[in-house]
Amino acid sequence: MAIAFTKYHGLGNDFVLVDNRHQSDPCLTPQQAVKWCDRNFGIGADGVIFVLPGQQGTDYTMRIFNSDGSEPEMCGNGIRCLAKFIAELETADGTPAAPPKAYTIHTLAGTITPTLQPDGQVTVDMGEPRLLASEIPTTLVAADQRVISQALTVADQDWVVTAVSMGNPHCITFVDDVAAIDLAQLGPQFEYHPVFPERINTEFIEVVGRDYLKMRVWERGAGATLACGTGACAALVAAVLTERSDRTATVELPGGPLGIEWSAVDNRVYMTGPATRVFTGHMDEQ
Ligand code: ZDP
Repeated sequence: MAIAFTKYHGLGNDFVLVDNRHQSDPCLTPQQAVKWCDRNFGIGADGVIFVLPGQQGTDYTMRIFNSDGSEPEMCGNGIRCLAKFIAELETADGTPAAPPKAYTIHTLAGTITPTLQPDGQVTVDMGEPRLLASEIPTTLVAADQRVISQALTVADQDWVVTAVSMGNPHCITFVDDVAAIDLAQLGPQFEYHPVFPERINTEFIEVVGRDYLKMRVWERGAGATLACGTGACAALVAAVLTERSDRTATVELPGGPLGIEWSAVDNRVYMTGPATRVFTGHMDEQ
């Protein structure tokens, strides 16, 4: 039986969205998701995202499989796409709501709240960053349990890294020139480094100004992507912790810019960016 899907992207970080509201388990296996994500043998995407019924009082649940079939806790660009997709599904059901419309979404990283803005952008309350080494998780330890500007050797080079969890794990390194980084060579060596037992998303950041960061990312389970929402949030948190940036900044990714704020009032991170529908289709189950 063919399964309906809608393809979206957030700054070129692309996802296949599936309406899974009728049952609480994803209608695809991780192995099927790998095939759907394949850019030659499938639809092509960085991940497959399922809209499931809400849990614990939330409106909906999000689950995602990376293009390698692993399941991350959270996905920042993906949840913006999910909010737009839900608005479309609700409109088709005859219950449209005018923006600003907020949804509470249950994820493996807790409840995340995206809000549709009148201009079509989506702002997401990403929750509080988690900084303890045990929460990342990583075996790298600092005196106060946080991993801020710690030495780490990867690919026979000495790096200084900061680790932040946005529900999913991130390792941030500040560099002079992001364009000079050999992502394909370095990325996998960070991703599978033994100090990160759950593997790691890796962000290389060039500080252009106190309100402007440039980022390139190697994602756990997906490789080099054009954007990573949770990664942009983690990068801003790391830049603030290391006194490189203000609490509000633009993070420029290969696919375009995201607006990120780490609120001094509630300690939560707010991300604003686009989510774009590309096409709909039906996939033969394989
Ligand atoms: O944590 C992981 O395994 C990531 N690959 C999940 C996807 C993160 C994402 N790029 C984002 O925008 O946060 C979708």
